[in-house]
Amino acid sequence: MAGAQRRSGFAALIGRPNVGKSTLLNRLTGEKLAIVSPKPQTTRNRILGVVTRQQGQVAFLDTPGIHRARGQLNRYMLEVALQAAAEVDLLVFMIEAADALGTSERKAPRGRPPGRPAVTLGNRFILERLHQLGKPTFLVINKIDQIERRLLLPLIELYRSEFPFAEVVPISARSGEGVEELLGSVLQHLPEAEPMFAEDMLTDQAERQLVAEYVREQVLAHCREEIPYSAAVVVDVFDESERARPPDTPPDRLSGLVRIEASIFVERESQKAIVIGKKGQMLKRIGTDARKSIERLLGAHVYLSLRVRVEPGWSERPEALRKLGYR
Ligand SMILES: Nc1nc2c(ncn2[C@@H]2O[C@H](COP(=O)(O)OP(=O)(O)OP(=O)(O)O)[C@@H](O)[C@H]2O)c(=O)[nH]1
Ligand SMILES: [Mg+2]
Repeated sequence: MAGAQRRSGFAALIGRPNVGKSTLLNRLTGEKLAIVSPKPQTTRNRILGVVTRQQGQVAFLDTPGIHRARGQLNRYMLEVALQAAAEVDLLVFMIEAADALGTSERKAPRGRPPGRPAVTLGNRFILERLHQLGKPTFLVINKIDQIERRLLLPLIELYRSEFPFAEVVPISARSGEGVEELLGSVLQHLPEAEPMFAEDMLTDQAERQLVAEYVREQVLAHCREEIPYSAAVVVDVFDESERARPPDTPPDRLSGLVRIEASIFVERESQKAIVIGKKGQMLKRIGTDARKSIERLLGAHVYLSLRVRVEPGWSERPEALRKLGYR
């Protein structure tokens, strides 16, 4: 590009669980790179999403939500998030508008009237750690579709009075409102540099990894209580021998076949019974829904075979974590 120098660099999406970091990553890249669920603690690994524009390139890192870490898996997730924060050029700290205002339907505020903004303890803990890194830090207030707009200004003022943010950007990751503005501001705060990745590169995740995550997404969607936190998915077989895609196949048309076998690991026999369900109904629903999103990803018909296996107490055992892809 002639004229203005291009900018490029890394930006980490950091925040409490469930604030919408992965939804934002997907919105920014226009692809389903990270799974999303209404349950907290969905993301477990760092997920790269590269966004390239004429003005430059941002390599976003989606991270696990930061929460009080109990257990080995949670400790691993906390480390992933803090490590990402330490490596990037710019921090995007994200909060949920209704949560900060105490108007969330899910969580009643403690000790304050609804509508009065607060920096909750969890957010303060994260911000203090981010502040120590001394990097340009954005505050992104997400889910503004859920609040009355007049409540936004006092919220912004409160946060600005407590921390020196480079920018404050209200968005709705779900509707896309404010997201291009956020991207533009992030680019302006990155160093002048040529793009780091090829312009058509989106992520460093292999298809196999995405497939495992898409299956886990459906486990999260269909199973309740402790199952989401106790499930991990590994792809055992990914057979592309019949994947041929003739030239001129329209992008929305499936062609060829990919055979996939995957294992859903849980921690106890009782959990295995739940994931399989009566007469295998639950596992069937998980498989049907996962197959649809995998077919969209691969552009091919998919034969998906799932099995459920017990890896006793895997979320507490370092060697089991490594085996299941958390390393
Ligand atoms: N109304 C509304 N809901 C949103 C918005 N962004 C995300 N959500 C929802 O919030 C929930 C959590 O979204 P995620 O993207 O999984 O949140 P996360 O921060 O990545 O969560 P963890 O991976 O657990 O840290 C999902 O149900 C999303 O659909 C938004 O802008 N508005
Ligand atoms: Mg996430």
